[in-house]
Amino acid sequence: MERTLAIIKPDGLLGNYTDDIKKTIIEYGSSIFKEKIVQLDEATVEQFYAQHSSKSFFSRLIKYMTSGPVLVMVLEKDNAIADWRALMGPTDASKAKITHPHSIRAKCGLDIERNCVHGSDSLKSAQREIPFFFKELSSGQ
Ligand code: IDP
Repeated sequence: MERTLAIIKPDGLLGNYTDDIKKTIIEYGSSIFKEKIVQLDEATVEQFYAQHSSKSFFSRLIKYMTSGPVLVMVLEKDNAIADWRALMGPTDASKAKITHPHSIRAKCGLDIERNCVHGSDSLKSAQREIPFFFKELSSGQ
């Protein structure tokens, strides 16, 4: 079994997509091992997305991610990291609507910024991101 960190971002939570997204997760064979709703503050988002700190969109990303509560989850299944990324679809939700119409971002997202969900992009990321939000899971996997 592998674990990954999934987030339903503010547009997903406020847009009432949570139940549909959770249904998709369960139907796809994942269990939701942990979950909690959090209102992120700027410092937390800065730290979580530190690898993007030099990007032009960084301040917008912080505004977006602090614009409302998020649902943070640890998903567990074989190949959880790659499978959740595949379910989410490409970063740019407007492109996902054309190339991956059944993906979560195509259905719930809007554009390259407001794309509704997050997923760890590698084992290394998952091992950092899981304990970032769930300190009790300190080894990450
Ligand atoms: P990912 O979420 O698909 O892994 P990343 O490149 O890691 O994509 O970007 C993190 C988040 O930053 C994206 O999910 C999106 O919300 C935002 N983002 C990425 N690229 C842009 C951009 O060019 N403009 C505005 N926001 C962006």
